[in-house]
Amino acid sequence: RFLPSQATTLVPVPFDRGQRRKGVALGPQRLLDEGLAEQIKELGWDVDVKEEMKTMCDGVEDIDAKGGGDVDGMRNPSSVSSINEHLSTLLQQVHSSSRLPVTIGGDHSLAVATLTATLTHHPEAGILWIDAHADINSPSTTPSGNLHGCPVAFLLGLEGTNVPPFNGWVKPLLKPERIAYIGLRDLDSGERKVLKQLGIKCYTMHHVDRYGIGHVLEEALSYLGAPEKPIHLSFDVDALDPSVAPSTGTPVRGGLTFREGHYICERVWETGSLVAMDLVEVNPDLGAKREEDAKATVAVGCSLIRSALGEVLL
Ligand code: 6HN
Ligand code: MN
Ligand code: MN
Ligand code: MN
Repeated sequence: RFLPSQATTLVPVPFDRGQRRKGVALGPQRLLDEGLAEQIKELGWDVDVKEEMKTMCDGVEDIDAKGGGDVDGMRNPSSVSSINEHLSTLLQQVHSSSRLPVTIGGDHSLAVATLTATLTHHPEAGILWIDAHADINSPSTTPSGNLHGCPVAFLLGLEGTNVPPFNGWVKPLLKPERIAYIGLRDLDSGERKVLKQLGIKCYTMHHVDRYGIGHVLEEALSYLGAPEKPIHLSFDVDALDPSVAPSTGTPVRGGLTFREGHYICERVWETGSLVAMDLVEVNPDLGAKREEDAKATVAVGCSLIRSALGEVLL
């Protein structure tokens, strides 16, 4: 419905400074090495891969040399802001060429850019945020200083987010009623407060258990106005149970099953409303049985993306 043809651009972003664990920058290359582009071609898509974020991510140390470390309660704000500013420009070009951008992280701080690009190009878009976490801390509420826990607050323009360097370019493009969460199970107290205050639509794991993923997702999609309105799917692999996606930086027990995660992607595809997708927080260096866990997590990342691009549905 919103895409004139089946054309997608994969945007790998090997960025890790929105959090403190090494390895998440290796995620995107692992998904590409797994054959993700070829797999999507096989589904009938025209696929291209925009690699230009790589060089910039290689230079993050230089960027943070001027404004990295801990600044005003945030960790490495300079690189997080400037990588996002560039990524947002690149993604807007993808939207302008009527292709579907799939951003492959990297950590979830990249959503500052992906949401900015989507909401600039599709102001009516609803955000479907699949995550164990709400990522709605502001620099004043964050207990960790890690900016991957903050992107939603920046897009909403919450108190405490009007800070440099972000206030030089990030705009409050998101309205609280245009986001719905599924999979939540680890919230900070400041996040609980703001979610309640703003009346943001949250389906926690409790709701998934009680009503089932089918019912929860129908409610979330109709709340966001699909299929009349476009949908941006931001999928943090830590939404899945750690037994399914063990290689991630902030795993939380009691997550979505393999099928629940894929069902979400399949159903979003079926609406015809998908205009952008993020797949973030795959960290191949983590997991108790490192290589085995990494393989499983990378494979799940690829299959979630394929599901959102129409695999399986006949
Ligand atoms: N993610 N709420 C915690 C924090 O540090 O703000 C965890 C954030 C996790 C972020 O998984 O994308
Ligand atoms: Mn678009
Ligand atoms: Mn997240
Ligand atoms: Mn998360």
